[in-house]
Amino acid sequence: MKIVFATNNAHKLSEVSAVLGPDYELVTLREVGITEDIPETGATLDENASLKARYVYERTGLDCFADDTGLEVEALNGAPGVRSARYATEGHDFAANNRKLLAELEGKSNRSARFRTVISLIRGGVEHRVEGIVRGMIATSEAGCGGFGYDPLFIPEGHDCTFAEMSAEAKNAISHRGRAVAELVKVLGR
Ligand code: ITT
Repeated sequence: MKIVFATNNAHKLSEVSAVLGPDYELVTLREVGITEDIPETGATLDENASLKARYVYERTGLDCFADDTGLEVEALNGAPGVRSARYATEGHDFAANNRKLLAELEGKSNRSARFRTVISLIRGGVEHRVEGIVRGMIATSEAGCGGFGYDPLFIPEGHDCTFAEMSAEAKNAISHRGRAVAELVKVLGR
């Protein structure tokens, strides 16, 4: 099955294609001629996932899906949340975001957090939404060099290492995105 994945994030593309496997051919934004940044002006992950998927559907008429993900930290009242990409600066500066997160949590004993991914799928013009969540803790310093974004700081529940210290397969098996994609496959298989 051929489907457009509305992302400019190469890490997401490789994670999602690994979970979907060879039955699905993911078409990139560039391949359908969308080179501009899709505005993410929504107030929630759900809104932004929908905005991205609808933008692509309106331009191309093709079946497509988009993922919007946020890290929700309990002691920060759910921040950075929908602003996860632009937490420290307007750019997608992973290192600056991680430094800011550590600074905001300094001295705080509650380090509980969760990653949440919302996927909006538009198939035959009809929208479906699924989500995936993984709970965990924010470490006190970065560890590991795999993954991307906040992975060096996120220790998933039941583990004693960060996502960045795990193999891609191990992260995908339990991650927010892996879980959301598993739900997506259920919808696509209907
Ligand atoms: P697209 O909108 O082009 O898909 P993006 O990087 O802007 O890519 P999001 O808005 O969904 O994607 O993600 C927000 C940020 O959350 C992202 O820039 C990372 O910093 C972080 N993030 C998302 N998924 C993550 C993951 O699996 N592990 C660690 N950090 C992640």
